[in-house]
Amino acid sequence: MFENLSTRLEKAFKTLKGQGRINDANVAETVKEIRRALIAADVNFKVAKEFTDRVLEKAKGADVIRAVSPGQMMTKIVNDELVQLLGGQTSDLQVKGSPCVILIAGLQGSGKTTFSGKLARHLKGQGRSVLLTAGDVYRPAAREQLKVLGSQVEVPVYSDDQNMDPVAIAQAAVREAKARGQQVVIVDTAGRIAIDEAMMTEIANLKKALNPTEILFVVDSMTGQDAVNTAKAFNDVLDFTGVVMTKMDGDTRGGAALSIKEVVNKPIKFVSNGEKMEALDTFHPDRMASRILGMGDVVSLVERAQATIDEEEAMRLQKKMAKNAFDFEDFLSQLQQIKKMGNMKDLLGMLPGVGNKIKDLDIDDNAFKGIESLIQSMTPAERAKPELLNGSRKQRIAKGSGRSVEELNRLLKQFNQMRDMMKTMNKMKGRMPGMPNMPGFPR
Ligand SMILES: Nc1nc2c(ncn2[C@@H]2O[C@H](COP(=O)(O)OP(=O)(O)O)[C@@H](O)[C@H]2O)c(=O)[nH]1
Ligand SMILES: [Mg+2]
Repeated sequence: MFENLSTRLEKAFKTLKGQGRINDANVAETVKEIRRALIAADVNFKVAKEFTDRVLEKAKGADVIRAVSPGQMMTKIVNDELVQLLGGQTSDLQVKGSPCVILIAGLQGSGKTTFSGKLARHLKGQGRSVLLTAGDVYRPAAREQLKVLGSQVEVPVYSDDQNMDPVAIAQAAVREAKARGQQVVIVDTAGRIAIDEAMMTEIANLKKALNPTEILFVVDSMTGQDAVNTAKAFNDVLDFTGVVMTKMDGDTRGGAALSIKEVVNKPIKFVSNGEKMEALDTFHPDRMASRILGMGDVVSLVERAQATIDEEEAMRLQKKMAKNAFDFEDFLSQLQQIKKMGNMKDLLGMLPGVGNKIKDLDIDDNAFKGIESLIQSMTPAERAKPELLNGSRKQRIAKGSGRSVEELNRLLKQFNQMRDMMKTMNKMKGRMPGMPNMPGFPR
């Protein structure tokens, strides 16, 4: 499911790889690629366009966080928009009324009867007493199918094989449930191959007579964008309360699932992914989005960075580096920012491609602790001017931090190397844009 879409989205983010910043040009290219990916997944054209417009808008206004790359930032933006596109929050089934009536609607073959059985099993698993109702009166096999499913999940089925009026049957089922003290009545109905007036009238009459708490529209996810038109037609007549996407185990490109909420503004409540009675899941927009992107870890990395990195502090440090004035105080501050994001192993593990490859590696967060305590034992003057550190000062610091003089010397050496590197980099930066000023260069 969604494999092609995932691959293409990943490709879209790659256009940002190696780019230092998000800018108008590279974002436009990425967004175009995302739109192509959505269209190829059979997402409704208008939905795809509006989606990418929103992504573009957000990307342009995005705060630049130095701790994450533009590709990671973009992944996070697309993820958030995907979650919204899929409905934002998980929408739970409402179970109220005595009994609570749940009406199942949809085209023939969409998976209504199968879903009715699954839903009965699901609700029974929550400790509710359920009555299934065979409301598809046109095919004898339909009532039989529901009875078989009912016995599989051990839920009683109300059926009146002589009666050809679905409304009368459903009303009788509700009376029976009341008499028996059953909490939920699920009404399976007949579908047609395509939208037709007789079917719409029948389902509308059922709605009027039963006043259901939930009307669930069942749709085959393999039908792609067509599903959108069907959903619209059903919603116009029924004003249904939720959507059930079936056959998500097939090789659906995902277009229906991604378009439907935007078009009818009704939440997807369940996904069905197999013929077995257990193959039913509550729909979670956030989980689905990270499944589509295959990059849930990057998303949480960006979230953590957003929550913890102090942008002003990062700017200040960068300015100090540019002036070759980076000192131990700054070093400490940088260490602390990194530490706030979590332990090193967790952070590394979140990067795509690293994942559990490092699970056996022993990454020592205590290495940081030693450095920290050494710096903390320095006086402010020493932190600002490491040159001050002579033999006796080193002795004092080693003693105060509980570390050795060798460790301190190692830290000093590394720190000096780092400063030299920054200096070299600053020099290079200073020279490069200055080319026209080079001696002998024609002005
Ligand atoms: N693979 C798969 N098959 C399904 C799923 N839901 C239903 N089916 C199959 O689709 C066919 C039609 O389902 P049915 O419930 O009879 O549809 P109805 O006409 O809407 O009642 C049956 O063969 C079901 O076994 C699903 O989630 N995955
Ligand atoms: Mg059926």
